[in-house]
Amino acid sequence: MKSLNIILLFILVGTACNQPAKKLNVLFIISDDLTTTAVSSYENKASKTPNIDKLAAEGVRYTRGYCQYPVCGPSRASFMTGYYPHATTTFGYVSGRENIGPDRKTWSQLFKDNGYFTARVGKIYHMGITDHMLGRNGEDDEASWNERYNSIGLEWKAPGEGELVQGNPDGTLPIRDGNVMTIVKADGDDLVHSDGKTAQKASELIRKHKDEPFFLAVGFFRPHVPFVAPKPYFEPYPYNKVIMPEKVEGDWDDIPERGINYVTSINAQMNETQEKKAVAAYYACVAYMDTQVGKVLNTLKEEGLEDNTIVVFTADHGYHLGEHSFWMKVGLHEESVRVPLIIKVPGKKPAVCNSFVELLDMYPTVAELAGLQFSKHLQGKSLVKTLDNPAHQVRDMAFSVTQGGKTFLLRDENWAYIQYDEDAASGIELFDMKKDPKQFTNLAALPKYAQVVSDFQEKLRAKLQEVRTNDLEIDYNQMKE
Ligand SMILES: [Ca+2]
Repeated sequence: MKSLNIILLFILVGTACNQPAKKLNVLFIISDDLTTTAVSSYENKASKTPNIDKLAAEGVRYTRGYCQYPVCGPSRASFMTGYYPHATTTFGYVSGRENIGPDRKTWSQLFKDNGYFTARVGKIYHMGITDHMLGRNGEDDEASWNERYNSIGLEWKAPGEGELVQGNPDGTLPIRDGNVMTIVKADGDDLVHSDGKTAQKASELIRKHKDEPFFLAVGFFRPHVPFVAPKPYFEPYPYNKVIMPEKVEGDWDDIPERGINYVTSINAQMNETQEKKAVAAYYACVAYMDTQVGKVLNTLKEEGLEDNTIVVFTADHGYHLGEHSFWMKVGLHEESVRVPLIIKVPGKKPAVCNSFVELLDMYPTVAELAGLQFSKHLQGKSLVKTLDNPAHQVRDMAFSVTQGGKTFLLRDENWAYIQYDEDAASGIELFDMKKDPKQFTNLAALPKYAQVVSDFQEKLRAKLQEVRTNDLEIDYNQMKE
């Protein structure tokens, strides 16, 4: 009888242990145009991001995360659908839905179709500045969400102290709209602006839906231009204390014409004071956004949801803050393509992972963590192994494209290889990232590196062939193994 009791006890304990664990929530937070060089837990100590840093200290911080296209629209379409821009032919400002068709599920849609409450607050798919000021959905995908909320921002029209630092050489022009570096040290508090409202709505949704599994996507608009934030955020960043990136004589001489970024200190007619003001204002906007991140994470903690919520923080692409006298994004140089990426998973130890990872890896990673079956055709790779073993290498290189898919980056441990056109007709850049991390010396034309260039050309051909394989008949993941 005693032994029967013991057996029964084992069965009971076993059953209790096999109870399905409470479903993991997903809190996905994305900043717009945030480069790693403005996040203090990455390399910049001038810009302070205590809330992102706290998350980084509690989660896994990926030091080599790369976007798939350094422009809002196509980058977001890629990671939300789970396909490379070349696979979905999405190089523009679209959600990617038309490209993947009605049957394939986006990242959040997979959760929605598995009984999760899914909501978007702010900018997840592309949303232009005007959409944002008018509270429009932009290039959103309705099927991805149960609910969606737009946080209206006054942007460059916000009352305060305004200044235009781009295309204003005499400093006499008033601030203006558009995708330009306009600064507004705004009157009022955090809630005057979109990101403050986004944090508030996100917190409200967390509290409302805490008893059901949720996938909440929170898209902050800062530090995207215009550089608008409440005035106090500018105070820690006096522009005259800003140290600009090193400038090298003749830096542009070995960069192909198409490699000169679309916004530069030359074509934007920025003097050194204006350059410093742009960097200081960017940092102020990062600080404002960071504070909003803190509010959302704090709500998660207050509601006791930290133990069953996966938190992902990233940005859609990087940003130039005067490196090579370049500004903003679009190009494939390091500061424009590299992104902060932090994943915090309940029960996993904090770590730093140096493997190359791509934004489209987020979808399969989070789906796997939640125990959801996802399409084998997704082109990202799960990062789950890196959460237990941060030394695990997921990829040996990262791949990104720009200029309508006609310019390519392969970035590995030693090299950054940039090729303009599939036949390289418009040039090549090759940088030794160990010796020349700031990318000052293009080695592509030197005979000594001919073999390295030729190897990369072959790798690029193979990579393009691979990413274009998006046929439902082919089991893509099996093909790669
Ligand atoms: Ca962006």
